[in-house]
Amino acid sequence: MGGNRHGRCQPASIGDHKLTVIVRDDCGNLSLAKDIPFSIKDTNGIAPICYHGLSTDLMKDPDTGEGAMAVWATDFKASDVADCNAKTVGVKENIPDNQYYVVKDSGADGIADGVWDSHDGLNEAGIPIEPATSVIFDCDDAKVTQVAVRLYTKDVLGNWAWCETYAIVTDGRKVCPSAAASAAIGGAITTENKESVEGVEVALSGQVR
Ligand SMILES: [Ca+2]
Ligand SMILES: [Ca+2]
Repeated sequence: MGGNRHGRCQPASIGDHKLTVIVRDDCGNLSLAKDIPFSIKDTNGIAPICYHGLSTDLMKDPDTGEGAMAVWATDFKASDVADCNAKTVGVKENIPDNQYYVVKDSGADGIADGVWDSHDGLNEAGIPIEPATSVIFDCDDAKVTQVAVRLYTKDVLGNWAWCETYAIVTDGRKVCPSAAASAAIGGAITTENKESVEGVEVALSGQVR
């Protein structure tokens, strides 16, 4: 097929279409029309844009007495992202805030392990099984201090994508039990007659978390 190739494309909607092709040779002879079927599908999630880390400090939960802090998925969102998932390709819509989800790194013992897997509530594709729009950091996270976080988007067609960031979780107000326990270790060493003894080494046994 030499000569000219002409094509004109209007934005096509998502779905099944056909392209009708007629070929003209250099002498002006036209071929029979040939239909080429094709479909337009949106199988692509649009990755969100994450802030490079957030930090927070735990509060004492008045109900449980535990240290905790809730953070919204959208707190990790640095800016909106648009997705070509509308009725017509080329029309973009921002992913709405209620389709942002957040997952924190956890592990078999509830402590971040640096691996993304089923312990984090993810399926084999790395998608949250029970998507949540907020996450609660707790004393286990304060032990790790820097906890990996994934911010997810889901487009209207159910395509997922994510960016990775982290949260710095501190227990500055010492609301966590382990911090309180370690702070209580100390005191004076005395003899049976209550005389102070200096230069005594004290060995602790058992697990210190
Ligand atoms: Ca999409
Ligand atoms: Ca994990």
